[in-house]
Amino acid sequence: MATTVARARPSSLDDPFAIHMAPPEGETPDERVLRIAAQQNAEKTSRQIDEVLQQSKKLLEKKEKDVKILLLGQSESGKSTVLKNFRLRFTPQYFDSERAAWRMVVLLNLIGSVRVIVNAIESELEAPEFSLVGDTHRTLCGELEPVIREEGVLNRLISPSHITGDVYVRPGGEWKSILASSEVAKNTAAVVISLRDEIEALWADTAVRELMEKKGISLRDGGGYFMDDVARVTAPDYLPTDGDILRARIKTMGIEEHFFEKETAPGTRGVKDFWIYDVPGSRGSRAVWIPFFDMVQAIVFLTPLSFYEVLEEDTRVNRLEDSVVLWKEICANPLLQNCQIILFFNKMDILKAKLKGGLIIKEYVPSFADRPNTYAGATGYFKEKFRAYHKRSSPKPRSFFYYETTAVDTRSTAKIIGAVHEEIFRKHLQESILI
Ligand SMILES: Nc1nc2c(ncn2[C@@H]2O[C@H](COP(=O)(O)OP(=O)(O)OP(=O)(O)O)[C@@H](O)[C@H]2O)c(=O)[nH]1
Ligand SMILES: [Mg+2]
Repeated sequence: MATTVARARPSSLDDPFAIHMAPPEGETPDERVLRIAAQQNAEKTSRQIDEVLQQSKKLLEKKEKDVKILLLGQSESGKSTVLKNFRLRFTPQYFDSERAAWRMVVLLNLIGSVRVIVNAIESELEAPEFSLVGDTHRTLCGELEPVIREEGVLNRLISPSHITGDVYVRPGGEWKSILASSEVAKNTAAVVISLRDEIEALWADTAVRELMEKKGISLRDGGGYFMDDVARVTAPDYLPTDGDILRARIKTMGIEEHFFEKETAPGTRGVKDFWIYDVPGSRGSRAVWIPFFDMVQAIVFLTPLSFYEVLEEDTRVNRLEDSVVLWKEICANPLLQNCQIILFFNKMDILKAKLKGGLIIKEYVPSFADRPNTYAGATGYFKEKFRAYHKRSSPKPRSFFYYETTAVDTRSTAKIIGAVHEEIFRKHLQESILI
């Protein structure tokens, strides 16, 4: 006992810690036990703090070394849908934990479709000439007002200003936890469920269908189409399937950062840690892409071949033209000269369906001329265009990677995601060896 006390005595009075740790004069054995226990506790806490600091330092260093992938493309090109495919492939357990939030997105999409139909009916009712719709529709629209009001309520709840103030980068997007658990969201679900018969009646009405056709409104063409699934998605215990989550549409409002840990999913041995950044794609928000340019190793650039559509945010601009301009800018950017750029022609299911429905390419793209008006004809032609711009614009030579994708089809996309992941890491490894 005495020796322990002696060892705890300051060996030198110049040592401030030794002075601090010295037992007080006339300490009793009980006091000593208490003092040593308190000291050990303090040391343990201090060790824990050190460990946490070390861990976060390591994490930051690690992020420096990790591969970072940026998803780019105009709004609605499918960036967030591709991200969902990566998550489904590499971190399925996290994807699974978010079904409650996606249920609310599905309901929000349903409300959006109801709003489009109700607006179309109301404008038809105001038209002075013969109308396809009448008083029963007016009543139905009135009954559905509470559902439409919920769209604004929910959008305000998850808008970036409401969630984050000035904080812009959010891991995974905080909106998901808000949608999954807030009382406001629960109330929205209750309102939609209580009016489910009215929503079904609206969609089953032949006059309404005729009106939509007359006005050229096709809900099926857009994202987040659930009008054929009203009974299923408004069941009180409904949880979305993977397919529902892939089809659910929510515009990305801030930058979302997603971390992919190695070997977290079965069949993903050999996967290294990586990060994916999902960004908003509309014209007004593209400035937020730039700070990422000198930190990412790979870009997945998405473009649907929607030469027959205009941008939602600027209806004077053709969608494909916008994508081509963006593509050239990204390829030419000197900050990205060492970055791997992988091109996805996305929404290929829609292109196939449009061509089957009689879409004539040269009516929109005169330079397409008399090439075969087929899927292979279209993809071949545009692939060569994008390849040529890539070659001409890149500051120094680099490989051209290209895939045709249907991001809402998890099976075909999983294979592509696997190949893209492998390609990105092969290049990363080569460069690490060269360095
Ligand atoms: N039919 C079809 N729909 C798709 C495909 N890829 C994405 N979508 C749908 O298109 C909608 C828009 O996709 P998002 O992934 O949200 O688009 P985004 O590029 O992230 O858009 P922003 O966040 O506004 O920049 C969603 O409802 C998707 O389900 C596809 O290959 N085929
Ligand atoms: Mg998005």
